[in-house]
Formats: sequence, structure tokens, C-alpha cells
Amino acid sequence: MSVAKAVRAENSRLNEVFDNLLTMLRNFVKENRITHDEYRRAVAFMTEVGQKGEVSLLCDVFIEVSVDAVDNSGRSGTITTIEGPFYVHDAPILKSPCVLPQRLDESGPVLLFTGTVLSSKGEPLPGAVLDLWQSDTHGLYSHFDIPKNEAPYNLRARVTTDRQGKFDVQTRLPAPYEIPKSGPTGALLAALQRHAWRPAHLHMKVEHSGHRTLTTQLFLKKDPWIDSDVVEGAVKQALIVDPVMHDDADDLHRRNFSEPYFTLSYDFLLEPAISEAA
Ligand code: MBD
Ligand code: FE
Repeated sequence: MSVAKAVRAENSRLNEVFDNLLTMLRNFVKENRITHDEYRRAVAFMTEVGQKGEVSLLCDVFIEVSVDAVDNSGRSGTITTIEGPFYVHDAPILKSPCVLPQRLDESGPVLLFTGTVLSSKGEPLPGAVLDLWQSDTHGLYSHFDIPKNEAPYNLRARVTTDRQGKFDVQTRLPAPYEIPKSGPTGALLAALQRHAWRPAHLHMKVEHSGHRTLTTQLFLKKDPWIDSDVVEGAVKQALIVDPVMHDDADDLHRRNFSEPYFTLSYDFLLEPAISEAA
């Protein structure tokens, strides 16, 4: 049955999708015989999600994978995955080669991340922007899990590729991320008897004028959660990487590193912004 027929304006996108959403939710209530008590608990849950600042977290864990699939279906170049709740749009702009902003006592193995940004036809793209963000070695994100004033833009930057379209970034290996148990999203997962872990990952948006912005993540192959991401469907085969460990004593000495470090190379392919056919 159509909703609010009397007062609807022109058949806008909003009217159409809101009608569909209401129809779906009302059918859901009927089919599942939702009681008034359950309804009130759901309202209280959503109120808490808002109060605790977890709207993006909850939506991104359960819904964003589907939005990514719709928005990027049929796209060429590197495969996409979700943005997640921890992106910050104004990270420092650095020229490759560079070191991501980090605390003086930042812990965790050094990761040297290199690669090239190319068009999906294989042309290198100088001046592309690799906007990177990740957790630290304890699985914490700056501006969210680490107070903003403590380490602003920690392990975040917008890195510009060089004349060959290459980037060369020194960072730290990320760690698995556990959705906080203290909030409603964590409480829901616990009630469902589901774990709350994401495998360690690097986030990136790759941008170049004339090309479609790519939002994706790289996942560490040896992570214990690689086959059971709490965000079902976010991990894709082509996005699983296995950084190489380096522990040669002379090499470490030359580089002035006190512990083994890792290297990772990955190329990003961007689809032209306007399809050839158009
Ligand atoms: C994350 O780090 C993340 O990337 C997503 C999508 C959800 C929760 C935590
Ligand atoms: Fe993340």
C-alpha cells in the first residue's frame, strides 16, 4: 500500500525511496510480529547509537557494503570496498616520498608502502592523491580512539604521487580493529554472539582529476580475522596483501631501524571519470 498519498509532492527520488523504506519496515514489523516492547527497545537502541556517536559505525558495519556494491558495479580498475566510519577529510598534504605523521614514540613495525597510481588503461598518473588512514599498532584510529589533541592526524595523510605516478610512504603495520564493547554497536554484536573484529587493514581514497575516485582498503593476509571480518563482504581477494619482512642486521643498521621492518607494493588503477561511450 502506498504511503501518505494525500500530501506528497512530485514523485521525487526522496518520495520514492522513502515510500519503499516505509513499506519494507512495516512489512518487517508484521512478518516478524514485532511487539510494542520490542519496538520501544529498538527506539532506545537507536537513541543510544546517536548519543554515543555510533551512527556511522553501526551503518557502515551492517549496510555500507551493499551501497559500495551498488555504486561501483561494473567499474573498471582496482576493486572498491567500504570507507568506514573513521575517515577525516582534511589530512595533511605530503609529497612522495614521505613519512606519515606519527608520535615520537609510535610503536609497531615500520611498513614501507610503495606503488604506482595508473589509469585503468595503464598510464601512470603523476599528481594523483593517495589519501591514507589506518589504525595504529594497538588498533586505534586518530581523532576517534585517540583524542584529537593527543596526536592530530596520526597515521593519516594525503600523499601526492611523483612524476612517474609513484608513491613511497613510510608508516606502521596496522593491527586488527575491535569495535568497542562499551557502545551499543558492540553490545548488539555481543547479544548476537558475534565477534567484533575487523582484520588489520589500510584505508585509502585514490584521486586524480579526470578519474573516478577510488575508495578501498588493503587487508593483511596473515591476520587471524581475515576470513571472518565482522563487516561481512568487505574483504575481497584482490585486496589481500602480504607485506614482506626484512630482518638483515646490516640492512637494519644502514636504515637506522632497531627492529625488522616490512615492505608492501601495490598499484592502484583508476577508471576514467566519464565513460568512453558517453
Ligand atoms: C573500521 O576500522 C572500519 O574500517 C569499519 C568499516 C568499521 C569499523 C571499524
Ligand atoms: Fe578501518
